[in-house]
Amino acid sequence: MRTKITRLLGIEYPIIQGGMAWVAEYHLAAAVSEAGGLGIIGAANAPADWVRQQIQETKKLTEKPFGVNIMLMSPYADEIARVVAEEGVKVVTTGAGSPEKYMKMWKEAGIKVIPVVASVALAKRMERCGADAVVAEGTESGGHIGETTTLVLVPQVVDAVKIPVIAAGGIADGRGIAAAFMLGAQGVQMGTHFIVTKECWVHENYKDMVIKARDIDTRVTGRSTGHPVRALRNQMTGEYLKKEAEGASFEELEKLTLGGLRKAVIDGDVKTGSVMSGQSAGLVKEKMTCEELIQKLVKETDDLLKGTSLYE
Ligand code: TUI
Repeated sequence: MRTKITRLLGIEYPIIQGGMAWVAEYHLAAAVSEAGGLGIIGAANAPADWVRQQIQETKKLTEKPFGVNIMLMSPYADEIARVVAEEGVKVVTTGAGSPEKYMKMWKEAGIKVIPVVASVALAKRMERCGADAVVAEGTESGGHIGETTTLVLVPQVVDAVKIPVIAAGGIADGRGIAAAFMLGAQGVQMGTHFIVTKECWVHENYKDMVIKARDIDTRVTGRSTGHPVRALRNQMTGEYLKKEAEGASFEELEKLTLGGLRKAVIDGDVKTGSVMSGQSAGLVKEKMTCEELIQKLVKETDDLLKGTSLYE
């Protein structure tokens, strides 16, 4: 299953695990990398010291490449940008902004930089400033999202840039991976299915809710605030959307989500917490190890693509 992405990153399969806030800590990242994909530590809003520790713990569990996702709205983004260079992290992905100001430092440190983008314009800007690849993330994704669906975003980004494109949003099985390849992507990033893996530390209530979710069970809160976030529907999303429709202020809405992801991931409070998930939750049916998931994905994709000339 070799593509430009496996070669760029020195990995076996072109499957990247999303850098999910609170969810993607070192046990998950190391397990995905050990299984032949690219594991990613999600720095989210955590302090730089936590990220450094996570990197060091990952190195103890795997000698294979892994990455760190930097959420650029984090107050610690500048510090974390230095930590990844100091720690010799091989791959950095970024979300929720443009990483232009860190590019020179990262390139000098030999880091492969893969910004997550939700538009063609940002993909082109990222290529111009030296990105090695981009993740084109459709609105089917969980968490902070853009407007455009994966099916239309990916081929437009592929047409607009020369660097390899990784598809994300709505992909949870071999059919999704094969489809992403047909759109011109050279790899995929998946988040939601990795939430329910055995190595993922999220509370069992969170995993059970993802598994029970149907096609219509996600909601997008915060469209009015300019920070749309997709999560599984629950009491919190219900109250949020009601208040949002009534024209509530940003401050009032923020009270409903503050600390919500921690509540869901750590405490298992899936009623009032924020159970971020992509629309692909409807495709996720069982808990398994990262190794089992990646082998299943590779077999499904391979079976679909046999006879095509896609692989290098
Ligand atoms: O970043 C993500 N997904 C995330 S970040 C996150 S943490 C969070 N927690 C609570 C509330 C809000 C966030 C949870 N999920 N995906 C990558 C992504 N980046 N999606 C969309 C974007 C994006 C949006 C605007 C990238 C750039 C951008 O503007 C850049 C610019 O400067 O023009």
